[in-house]
Amino acid sequence: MLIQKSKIAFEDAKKVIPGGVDSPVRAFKSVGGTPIFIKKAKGAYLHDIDGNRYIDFVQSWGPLIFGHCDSDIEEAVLEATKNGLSFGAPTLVETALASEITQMFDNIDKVRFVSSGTEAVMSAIRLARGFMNKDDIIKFEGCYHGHSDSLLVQAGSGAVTFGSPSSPGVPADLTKHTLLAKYNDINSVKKCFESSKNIACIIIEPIAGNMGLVPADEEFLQDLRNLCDEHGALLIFDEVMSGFRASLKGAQGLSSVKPDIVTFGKVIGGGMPVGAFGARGEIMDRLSPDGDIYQAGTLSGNPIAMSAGLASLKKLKANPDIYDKLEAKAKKLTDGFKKTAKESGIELQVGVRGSMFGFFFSSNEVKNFDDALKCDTDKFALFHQKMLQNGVYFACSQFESGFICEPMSDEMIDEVIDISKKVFSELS
Ligand code: KE4
Repeated sequence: MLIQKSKIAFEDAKKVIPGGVDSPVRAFKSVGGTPIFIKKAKGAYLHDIDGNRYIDFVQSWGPLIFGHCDSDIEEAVLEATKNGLSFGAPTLVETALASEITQMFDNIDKVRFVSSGTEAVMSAIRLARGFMNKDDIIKFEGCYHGHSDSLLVQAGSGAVTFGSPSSPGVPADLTKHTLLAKYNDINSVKKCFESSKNIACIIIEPIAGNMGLVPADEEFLQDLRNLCDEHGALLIFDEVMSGFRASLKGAQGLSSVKPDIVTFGKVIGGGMPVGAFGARGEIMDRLSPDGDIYQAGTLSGNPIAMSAGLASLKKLKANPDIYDKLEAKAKKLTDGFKKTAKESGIELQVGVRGSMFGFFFSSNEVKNFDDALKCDTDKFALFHQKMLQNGVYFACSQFESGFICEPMSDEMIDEVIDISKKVFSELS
């Protein structure tokens, strides 16, 4: 693959955009090499500015379950643009998309739309703190919930740690209200409740996708629910990534546990900037203008974005068997990788949840962030680079997930498995 134009484009971008990218992970820093600049995309394929074609397992980090330039979503967007781009006033399409979501979940009576997953989670945290009149929150090491201050927190040492900022610019006075626990480890959560009587909520990715793919154990989720009920805290499922990806009802569709607040993003925007958070009426009605907890946004509920999201959701609801089909393809891919890797003496841990998948370069099961950090990230980086050179575009970090989209055929999956055979043999 010649990527000369991307190399030049990246140098030019770095002159006017920090790091040359508008979101850090895109810079390929953890895998090395030059980020490819995309010219266009169609179906399962990306095309870069040098004329190379790649099969895309990132799909804009999850939104594009129907692939790029889906005709139904494209038509809905183009039609909506004829009526105007934004009004800053209520529109029928917002109610329509909100209704599509609330009809699906008996624990969600109302939703509010925002413009990103970060905004959805930030708003959900404020809502939980306001509703419970408590300041502390519990999050898990390895879970990512966007870049709002309270959630840009990582563990210090020890099983239970009052958060320390993971970025300059985040005041310690703020992150002291963020308690950290270990994923799939209920005792670490119990210790948080022992160390604070002021916990408003627990927030979790019920299927973690930001430390690689690490699903929470069902018993662990049930224990979280019980602890929240016992101590008077709200349970927040951050389904920005898993929502409408793991199943039609996201992680909730694969668990008996009912959260109090759910955040969404990605798929519900169909590729346009949309986030959302929802809960039962008594919680959501505390939001302004009827309630006293403030939350707002100029482009929240933007009619073009709503139209894309509505088309995406309607298409999913009309094709509920899509998840079994995409999961079968995800299993085919990851089982294929596991086999070709083993033939070259490389141990892979693989995971699938609906159209989401992950693989770790590790000989041990990955149940939490500590396990994930022990993976061979150097080998992942080489794998990523070589697959990219062979026209296969994976997430540029070991600590991300991959996605199957509807236009991906079994033949494409077989082709990628064949390429992996060659790449794994080069790696071993
Ligand atoms: P955004 O603000 O990036 O739309 O959403 C934040 C967010 C919240 N919650 C979960 C579970 C998420 O996965 C995300 C964002 N996901 C990352 C990819 N793992 C976005 C990619 C990026 O940061 O560029």
